[in-house]
Amino acid sequence: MGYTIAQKIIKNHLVCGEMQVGEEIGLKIDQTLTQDATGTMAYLQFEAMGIERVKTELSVAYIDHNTLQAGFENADDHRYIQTVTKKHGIRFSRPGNGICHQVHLERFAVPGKTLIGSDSHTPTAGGIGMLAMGAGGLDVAVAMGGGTYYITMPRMIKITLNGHLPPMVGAKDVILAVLKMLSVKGGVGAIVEYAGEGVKTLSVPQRATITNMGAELGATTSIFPSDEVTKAFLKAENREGDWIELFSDADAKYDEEYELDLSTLVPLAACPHSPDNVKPIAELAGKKISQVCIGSCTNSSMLDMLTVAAMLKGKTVHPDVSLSISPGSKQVYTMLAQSGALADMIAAGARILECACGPCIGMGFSPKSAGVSLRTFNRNFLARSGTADAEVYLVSPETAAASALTGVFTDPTTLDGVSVELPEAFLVNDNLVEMPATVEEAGQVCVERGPNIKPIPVGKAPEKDLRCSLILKVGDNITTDHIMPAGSKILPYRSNVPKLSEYCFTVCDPTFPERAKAQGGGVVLGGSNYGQGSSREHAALVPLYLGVKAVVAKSFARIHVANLINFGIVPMTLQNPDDYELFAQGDEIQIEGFADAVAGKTEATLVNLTTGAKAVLCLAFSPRQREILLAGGTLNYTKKSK
Ligand code: MIC
Ligand code: SF4
Repeated sequence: MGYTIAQKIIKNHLVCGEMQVGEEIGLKIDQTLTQDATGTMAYLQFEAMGIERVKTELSVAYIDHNTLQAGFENADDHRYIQTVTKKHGIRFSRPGNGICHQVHLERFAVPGKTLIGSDSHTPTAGGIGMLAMGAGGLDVAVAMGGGTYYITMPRMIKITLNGHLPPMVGAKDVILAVLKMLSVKGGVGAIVEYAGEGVKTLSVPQRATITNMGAELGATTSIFPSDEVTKAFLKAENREGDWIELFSDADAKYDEEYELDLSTLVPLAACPHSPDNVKPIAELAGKKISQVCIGSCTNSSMLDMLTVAAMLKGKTVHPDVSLSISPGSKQVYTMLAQSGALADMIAAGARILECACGPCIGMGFSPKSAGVSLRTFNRNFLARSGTADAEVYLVSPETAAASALTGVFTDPTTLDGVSVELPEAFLVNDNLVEMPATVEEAGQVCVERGPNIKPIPVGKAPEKDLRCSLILKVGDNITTDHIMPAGSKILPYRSNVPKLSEYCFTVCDPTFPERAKAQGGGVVLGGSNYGQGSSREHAALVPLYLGVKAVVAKSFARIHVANLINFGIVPMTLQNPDDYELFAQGDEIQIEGFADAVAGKTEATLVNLTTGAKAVLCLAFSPRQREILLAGGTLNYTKKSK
């Protein structure tokens, strides 16, 4: 039997386990990336492991998230990352060089190789045919040290693309159509592969827009073949030597198959507050808007930017609209400036931001009260923009630019089309990527730590019998932005867990941090797809600090469940999802023989001591995961096994 693209890469990197769907497998990781909001923690953990030099083929640390320096904290963390990476053999992409995923795609991603990144949108590199996955910082630290990366062998989904996109319909509309079809849970436990004639019509950055938002499907990753288009992109980046051809075998077997005719697609928007709440722009046309933000790792390539510039050229942004544009990388930004396209944007009234995540992670540019914001980003979770009552819609750059000019939702296909040509060669200059010290020089590098860096909480072994309060009950699709919000005020504390804990779950319940502290923690009950969204391990670390011992849910998102285990919080699912109704926030609960269940049982009984109700919990762990949980998390486990 033949292999899919992802199966081929997995096979080539398999360290342990069987390639059977649902089985735990271990992979060798060729490359890693970190960004600054998760990187500080990842490098602190790397240091705690006591490994002198990274063992990967390539590891890069990017500075792109915490770029608003309203106090010393972010600048201190950047300096820490710059010095710690220099010492341990990691390249450092300086602030100003761009968003990790955009830069990695341009300069480092290689078809056929494996990449993990401490950021959930790492699958962006799937656009070039790389097996790229988001992971918690601790897993990235382990991989940097040459350790194996463990995942559950995913099922394979094939999406065949036919035809070609109509004018003014973008790659963003493709992935929004897929999200509408499959939902934010549709990719859980799966890898999404794209195939068909339509693939040839999409450039690598367009493919990367699609694989980027595969994260919103909950997928382990998404991947495109590596073909002549990939080769041309690598050539334009002066990296033709990195190209290999990579297709699925003709007799490869997929678990699910879908078809999408690109020529039938129309401009779409993901409506508040979920990326799968998708409607045609035509249905929203005429609705007033107050803000437009163009950029993020989803839509900040040269193609996106040139399209926007061409649409804005000679026009003026509507007076009721504030338009921000953040190009994705220094390469894009410089080329925009050289081509004159940047001048067209500025002249039209766009507020040009630095090439970084910016408004996407709430680093400034929060909308006005009850504002309507159109963003070319990938997430519109409640309050992520920094304005709790804002309505955020996710759209293509074409829709964003058209609407910025009119002040209302505007279907770009109703306007005159623009056609832009990508240059044959990109401007290659890696002067903002600092090389690490040599092995000989590394000893002299002094790692600088600011006062914002506080000790990492460490988990404990599970109690023999668990008896505590159900400290919080939340609904379906709880994101890590609910658990541990980001934004300009909170992000500077990513290396200061005690301070961060003041914001934990406050989007759902402002009293949570205080209650958790007063009661010494407890258990959290969630609905389905608990922990979807970002890879931030702070969504496990901070609840750990507040005393959360276990999370019971109908189902979990992949990266979050791995993070919970890494920090010794026991994730368990309800065997019967309807039992969710048997428990209320504040109920006293008990699991007799909790530690024994974690050690070797697949089921445990959760008793509601307040009402007498009972529910069966499933503990679906691999032997390795059980050992980690029994040790109170990966750091303890690693120390023990040394
Ligand atoms: C995000 O888009 O939510 C982030 C910020 O990039 C996160 C990482 C983080 O929280 O630092 C992600 O996607 O993993
Ligand atoms: Fe940055 Fe936004 Fe991309 Fe996350 S989704 S990496 S915050 S641009």
